[in-house]
Amino acid sequence: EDGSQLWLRFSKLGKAIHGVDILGIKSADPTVALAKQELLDYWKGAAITLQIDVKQKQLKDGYQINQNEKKIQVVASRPIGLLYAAYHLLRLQETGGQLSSSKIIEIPSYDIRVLNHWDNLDGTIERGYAGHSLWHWAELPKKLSPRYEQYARANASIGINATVLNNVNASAQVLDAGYLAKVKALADVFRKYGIKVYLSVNFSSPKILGGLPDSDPLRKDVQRWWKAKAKEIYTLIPDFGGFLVKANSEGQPGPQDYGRTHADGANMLADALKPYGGMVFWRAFVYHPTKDDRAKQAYQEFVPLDGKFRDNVIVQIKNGPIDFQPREPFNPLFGAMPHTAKMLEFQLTQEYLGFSNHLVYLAPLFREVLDSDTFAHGEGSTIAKMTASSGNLHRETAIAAVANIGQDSNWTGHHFAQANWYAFGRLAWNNTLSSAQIAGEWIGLTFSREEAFVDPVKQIMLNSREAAVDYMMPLGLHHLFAFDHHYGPEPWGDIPGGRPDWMPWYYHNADSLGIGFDRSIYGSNAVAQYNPPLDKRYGVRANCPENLLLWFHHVPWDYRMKSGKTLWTALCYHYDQGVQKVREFQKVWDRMEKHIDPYRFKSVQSKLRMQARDAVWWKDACLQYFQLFSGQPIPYELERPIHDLEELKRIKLPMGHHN
Ligand code: BDP
Repeated sequence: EDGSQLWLRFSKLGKAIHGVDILGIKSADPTVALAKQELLDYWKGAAITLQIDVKQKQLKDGYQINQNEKKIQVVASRPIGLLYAAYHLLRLQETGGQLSSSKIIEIPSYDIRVLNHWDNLDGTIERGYAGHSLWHWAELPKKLSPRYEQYARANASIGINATVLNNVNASAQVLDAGYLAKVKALADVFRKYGIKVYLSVNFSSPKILGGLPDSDPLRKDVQRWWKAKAKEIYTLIPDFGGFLVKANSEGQPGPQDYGRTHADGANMLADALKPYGGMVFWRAFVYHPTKDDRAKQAYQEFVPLDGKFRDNVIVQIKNGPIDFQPREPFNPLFGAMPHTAKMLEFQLTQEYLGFSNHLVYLAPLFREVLDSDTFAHGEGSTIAKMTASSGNLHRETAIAAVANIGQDSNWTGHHFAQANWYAFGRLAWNNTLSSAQIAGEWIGLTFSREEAFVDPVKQIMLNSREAAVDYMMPLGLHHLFAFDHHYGPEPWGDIPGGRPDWMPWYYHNADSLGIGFDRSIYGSNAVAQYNPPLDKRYGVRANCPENLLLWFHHVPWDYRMKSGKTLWTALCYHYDQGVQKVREFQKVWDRMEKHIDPYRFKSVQSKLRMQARDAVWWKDACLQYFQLFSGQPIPYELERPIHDLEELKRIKLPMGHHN
């Protein structure tokens, strides 16, 4: 047992129990054949008919399952719907779910459900903690690792239908003919699983690869270069998905290098892809080292461009306005730009959440974001609704997550990080599912269906995100992590002459009076980017949700929290609680030994030990550092620090990333 089978542990039948008939399709479609094979191999229930009905357009990627006494009929409008239905049936079978007597209709919340790999062409992965890249570029296109197909199957089983193969900090090389042949080989493997391939592109590719003097999007020769490139790609890969672009951000080239806007850049690429039905995902993760609050910059940059993007452009927006912190308020762009298609970007790889060492189940974070009300069209304009209908623009809708997958035998480094990949797929398919339901499914499929295991482990998962917030950055604190690698705490971090917006002090502003970033009208006024009544809810200290208090306000140490505790005391309690929660996870996990295989049991056990040590490290570092400003004791009833601040300041992990 090494975890490599993920949530796909169906036991193979020696011989199919019942037949699987196919109706409505003449030729043997590879996706339909696959759906049939999965059912013949693993389905233990009643006989099944798979049927394509092209008139049922509303089903798109979805399916309908009808059941009577002895027969199950599955209808989809396209082959992929049948494959998804097959996985639905197998999931029910394996989790002990009942097929409801009448019918099931499933239609995905988003058209494009996409993983973003931050994989470099040299095999390393930016912010990857599960080994090297899955893609063996040197061996491609000739040699195909069996994991390519396993990867595609795992994705299809949860409804993921798109993958961006390479890092957003993109090498232009990926577009040269040699690499495109490799990309084609992967696309050919993924196709029957309904997965389209996309690429991150470097905006300077015409200059770097094509030898043009520059890459100005308004130049005719630049436009011609991209058109020819699109043609070359689609000749090889007729169902190529499109481009993902990080432009004018953290040193990446972009249209602003030539005085053009993000819309000019995105539209030029969109025009090149349009004849083939390709999409552009243009990222809004854009900020510069200016005097103004970093949290405001994407909004300032993009809102003036509302309505200026082509209809095959979707602006891809990180869930929060800074950068995948343990907790952020939602990105205000989701409540703005009514004439622009917008999509969410989550991060599965735990860049800011303990890498693949900490057990942090992210579905509660995803739910919190999806359920956030933007008030764009009055109450109830949740991000789930705003992104799934793309503001009723009748455009394609999409949702993305930065992958946490690598070459490790268990794919994600931590056995429980598989749950984040799983949860993203399930929520991209159905953005109303609860964190608990997804956790229950995943535990049943991955480990065991015994109640004595499922219930306690589900509790660990459901509490794990809040535990991490507590021991890392409670009450709206953010960006306290160490420079460059982002693993441990470094609230004292300062590099003389370094970019202020990459320094923790820029965000926590701790001084003798208090702590926090004043984003109210008295401060940066970032609150004004939120629709009423949120501007006042966040902007007035007494109304502000306490879990975001220090995101929006600089608050005196003696401020009274709702609990009656002072801010300083409350902060100490949160850090302490974070540690206590991890200790509790350890206790619960140790009791689970008899329920599962020793390999995964031990692996998770040792990672929990590391997490407990790290939690103490975070707590001791942050509390002792902030204590220099608060001048108050850590409440005597709480655990005492076991590290010296000076000792913690000396911890260094290897460098190698930019911020
Ligand atoms: C930051 C990462 C950096 C990424 C960047 C991005 O630290 O490695 O390149 O986001 O999303 O979180 O472009």
